[in-house]
Amino acid sequence: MTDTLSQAPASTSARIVTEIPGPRSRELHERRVKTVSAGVAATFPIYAAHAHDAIIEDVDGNRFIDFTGGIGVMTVGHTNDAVVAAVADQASKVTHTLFAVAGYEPYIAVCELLAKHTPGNFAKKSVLVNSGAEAVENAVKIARKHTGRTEVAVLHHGYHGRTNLTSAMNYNMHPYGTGFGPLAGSVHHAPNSSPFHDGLSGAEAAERTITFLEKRVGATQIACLVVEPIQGEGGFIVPAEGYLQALVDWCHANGIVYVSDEVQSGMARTGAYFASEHFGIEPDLVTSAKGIGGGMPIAAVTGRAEIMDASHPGGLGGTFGGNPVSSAAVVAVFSEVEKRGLLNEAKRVEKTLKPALLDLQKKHPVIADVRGVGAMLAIEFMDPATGKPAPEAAKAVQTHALHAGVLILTAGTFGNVLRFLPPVVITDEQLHEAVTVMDDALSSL
Ligand code: PLZ
Repeated sequence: MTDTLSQAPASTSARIVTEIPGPRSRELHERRVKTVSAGVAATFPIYAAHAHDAIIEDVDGNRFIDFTGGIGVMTVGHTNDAVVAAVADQASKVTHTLFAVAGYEPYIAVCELLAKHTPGNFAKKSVLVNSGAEAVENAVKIARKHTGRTEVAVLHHGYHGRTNLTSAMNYNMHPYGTGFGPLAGSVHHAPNSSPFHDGLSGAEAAERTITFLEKRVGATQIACLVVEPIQGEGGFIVPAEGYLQALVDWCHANGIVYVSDEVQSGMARTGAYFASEHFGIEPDLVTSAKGIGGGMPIAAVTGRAEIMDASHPGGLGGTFGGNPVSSAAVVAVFSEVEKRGLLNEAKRVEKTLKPALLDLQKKHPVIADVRGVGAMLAIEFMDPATGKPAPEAAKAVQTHALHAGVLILTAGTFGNVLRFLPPVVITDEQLHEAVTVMDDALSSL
């Protein structure tokens, strides 16, 4: 029997059998450039044929250890058996009705699970949508309706999506906003907390954020403050202790809805269901997407029932929001996290990978910082001579790793961060193999 990927052992290694990209990937790329918009990025020149657990096999038979997890989506592993079975089962029953036209149980089951597992011991409700950006848009809509206020506050180095409103909420104008304006107004960018970069305590950073918002916007004008508990695209920035709690307290003292954007950090990624838990905060609203669907497109806004009910009937929704097949996948993902102890698996990834990254840092001074929580870890590159960001080092390691069979994403406002978002079912052997590849890459810089 040939070793198809789903039958291969979990500890399958990287395996490069052609030049990269191989001939079939090159063929697909030629077809792609003729019909796919140039606006869609192509980070890696390979095309996927199969994937299982932490391995992606391309159309040329090359196998890659996947540190990207589809940008934090495949937390429970590629083609997770339980998710695949739930999708097949639901697809044979009902694939679509539009929940507002004729309801179905999986939508309600997802809202129950989100109410149970998002932080905060209070009555919660949800609305289901299709993407992280759509979830953030809806959180803002709901907060505006609830407060009767217009202004939206976000933090430097944040990322919230590619729609018109969420593009305005991103820190980096390029590539998300350049030439696409006018972008939505009433969005205010305040300084964040990034201990490695600013050296501020949580209290000092919170004072800086709050002073900016009070002086520049006015607390009584702000409908919501939207914050990623650990900033994702911004470079896995973990805020200083006490920072997020101080922001939540300030929001509550001023009638501002605190929205935790957990699209990237949520759903077992950090060893908790939602990263907000690590900081002891109870957000008013939580956005989730990516990891909750185990590869199926679905997203949600979940939060305090009285805020979630602010909208009049018909104010929220959309044709595909909370699609039955995607909802069935979410139910399977929650059950997998519980049954297979995946919160602990995320902690294991940190326990294995973080010390290995710290060892790399000792050997290679271009690594200025190692940070993150659970299976959301990153290394930041700075030129040791100038102390300036070194995106070329991050890029060089990424390229070397690709050719050795490891897929790694960059991140950070300056592109000088490598981030690791593997499926939490990645094995220790695969983690060590990938670190060896990075070590080789750094030695050859
Ligand atoms: N909020 C915190 O991380 C998506 C973007 C990939 P969507 N991040 C990956 C890319 O290049 O488009 C993200 C996020 C946070 C919102 C979003 C947006 O989620 O599902 O991509 O719309």
